[in-house]
This record gives sequence, structure tokens and C-alpha cells, in this order.
Amino acid sequence: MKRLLPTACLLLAACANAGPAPHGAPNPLITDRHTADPAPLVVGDTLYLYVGHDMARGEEMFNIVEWRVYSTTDMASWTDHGPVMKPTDFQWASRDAWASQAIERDGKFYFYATVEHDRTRPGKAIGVAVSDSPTGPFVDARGTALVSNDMTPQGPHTWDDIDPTVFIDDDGTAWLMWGNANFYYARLKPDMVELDGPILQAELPKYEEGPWVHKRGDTYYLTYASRDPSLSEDELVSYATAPSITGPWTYRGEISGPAENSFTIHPGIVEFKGQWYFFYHNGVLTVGDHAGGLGRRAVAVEHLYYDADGGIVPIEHTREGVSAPRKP
Ligand code: FUB
Repeated sequence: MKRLLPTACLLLAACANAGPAPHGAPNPLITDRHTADPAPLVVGDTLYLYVGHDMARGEEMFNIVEWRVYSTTDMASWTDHGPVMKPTDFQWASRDAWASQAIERDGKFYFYATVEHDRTRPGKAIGVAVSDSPTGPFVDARGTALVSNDMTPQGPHTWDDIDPTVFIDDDGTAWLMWGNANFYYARLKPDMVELDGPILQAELPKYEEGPWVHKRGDTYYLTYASRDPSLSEDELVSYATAPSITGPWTYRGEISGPAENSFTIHPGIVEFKGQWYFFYHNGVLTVGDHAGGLGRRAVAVEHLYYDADGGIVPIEHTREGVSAPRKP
């Protein structure tokens, strides 16, 4: 476990004894390695951040070798808890630690993660692992994929079953939502490791991937990476709202432009200590000889605000991130 100081502090020896920074850390949050697909989870007074460890070399697209977790209590200093799992910890999987999300239920932590299935069920798949701690170690909770490519024959390609987001509603019902090109959702059994009903689908404008669901007041928010190929190859972030977790979803617009130097972007939204945060990744970080880019991304965070109608105020990507003062 390693304590990481905000980058600004590394430049100022005086910070060593200065205690917590007045605001948060600047972007990118993690500077000693490339990280992608941030998934925040609040447990008590701590925010945990699950990420994929990007290791692509040269022009390679993705090579994501493990999932890691970091934590903070003040958004200013981050603690590195190391790897929580690698794809082959799912014995039926072959590679690719793509996007993930963890959630707590009844004192256990469930980690939903995208992997490449082995040749018995080719294509991307979603596994679920369990731990007694948010920092793991996580172990495969089933011994088989929770979702595999053969379960969504309507999908346009073999990588439509990616990017799980998980949500427990106020009545205790748990839902898994995921998908590339198609947006899928299904109820989970209370044990969190089995689907409890059919895989359903909803239409969302310009939907590409990376769904993230959260609730504020009585409103459900579904935020996702969106793309209009007639305009650009780059993903933006759009969102929709609904009066229930099963919809109907009303498109509310774009909240974020493309990530700098990465055609992918991946939202993660959470409320922590009275403030809402928007996590994402970009391709600006150089680590050693490895410049940032599509397969070498860096996680970042901005404050998120709502307008009087409950709409999300469009978010600017900044280097200051949450080291800038909050708006009143
Ligand atoms: O990191 C691999 C893939 O890129 C994720 O699963 C997508 O959301 C995109 O960020």
C-alpha cells in the first residue's frame, strides 16, 4: 500500500508537512502508471476508485493487465492498494481487464468486470467476484461468466457484452446494466451473482458504451459514452433520466466533450461528503518513455453540479480538476 501525494506537493517540499491540501488533487489523479475506466465506490468516509491498468505499447490499442484500487478520504491524497484481480483469476477468461464496477451488499463487496472469455464462449463477457473488503482480494463468485456473448445473440459484434454498471434500488432490487452498441440490463438475484430474469434492452440516442447509473432524489440518471460517427470518431458523454430504474429514459443531452488524446471516455459518477464528482479518463499522461494515448490513459475527476431542473451542468475537463475551489 502506497500513499500518493498530489502532484503539486511533489514540487513543493513545504507540502510534506502541510497536512491535507485545501481542496483536491489536480488531474490526472494517478501519475505513476496509466489507468482507465474509473469506477468510484463510497464506503463510509472513504472513496474507493477501481481502474484498469493500461499497458499498451507503441500503437497497440488496449493491453489492460489487471484492475487496481485506490482510495481517498479527502480527494487530495490517494492511497494505492495495488491490484485487486487480473482477468485470468476468472479461470474461464483469457485476458483484458476492461471496465469494472464494485458495489457493497450486506457487508460483502461484489466486483463486476469485463474480460475476454476463453474459446469455449468467444467474445467479451462479464464476471463477478466477491470479497469481504473493498480492497480485495476478490475471488470469482461463480466459476462461470455472469454474462457471455452467446446470451446476447442480437448484438452486432463479439464485444457488445462489456462495461457493467451495477445499482441497488431503494427497494433492494439489484440491476446490472452494460453494453457496447446495444444497451442491456437485467435484474440480479439478491445473491448478486445470478441474473434474475431476461436480458432486456433500451434505446438511447448515440449510445456507444460505458453506462453508469446513479440516483439523486427521485430521479434515475443513466450516463454513457456516446458517439455520432457522422460527426466524429471520438466519444462524448451523454445522459438520460427516468422516473424508475427500468425507464422510460428521456435523453437530456451531452455533459462532456471528448477526452484529450483518447477516443474513448468512460464516466463514473458519485456523491462523496456532500459533493458530486464526475470521473473520466484522458490520454495526456506520460509515464517514463510512454506517452499517453488510446491505450495509455489516465483517470481524472471534476466537480459535478446539477441545475434547478435536476439536469447535469456540462462539465469542462481541466488540469486543476477538484484542486480548484468548489462552486458555492
Ligand atoms: O478500457 C477498455 C474499454 O475502453 C472500456 O471497456 C470502454 O468503456 C472504453 O473505455
